[in-house]
Amino acid sequence: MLKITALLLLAGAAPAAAHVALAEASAPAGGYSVATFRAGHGCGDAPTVAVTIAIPAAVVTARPQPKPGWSIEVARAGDKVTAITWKGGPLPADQFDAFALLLHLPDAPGALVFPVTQTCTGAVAKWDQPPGGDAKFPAPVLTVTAPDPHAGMHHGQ
Ligand SMILES: [Cu+2]
Repeated sequence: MLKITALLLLAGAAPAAAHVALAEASAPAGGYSVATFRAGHGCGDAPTVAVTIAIPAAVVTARPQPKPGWSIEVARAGDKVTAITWKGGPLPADQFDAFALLLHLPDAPGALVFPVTQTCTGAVAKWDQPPGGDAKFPAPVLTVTAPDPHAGMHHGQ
């Protein structure tokens, strides 16, 4: 009996920890930060073969980290990077992987929403819902915090 209860609790807790989510949910304004997006599972039982991250307009620049076994496509509008796609894998549905961007963040604090399209074999998961509440497919959100007033001022120590 006890064992069954523990398993049920684990099963209930799993979805919140999975999804496609940012490893670090906040970063300071005005600088360069690495944003790591974790794909916690496939689309149901289907393996992942592509991940597209839409870049919010407020982001100054975005550069993808290469991954062995995955090719990269960068979509631009003029000079602006609008989306980055990794294609490859297949990443089995019961395994996870991480996709990283080097972001030049805006000077203003606020919330940056990164809608993600996870393409699997024969299925697509769009992580584009406003997060919170009962969102089944919440978009990852990066909270841009006020810049550290001491950053770059202390060269000693
Ligand atoms: Cu999930």
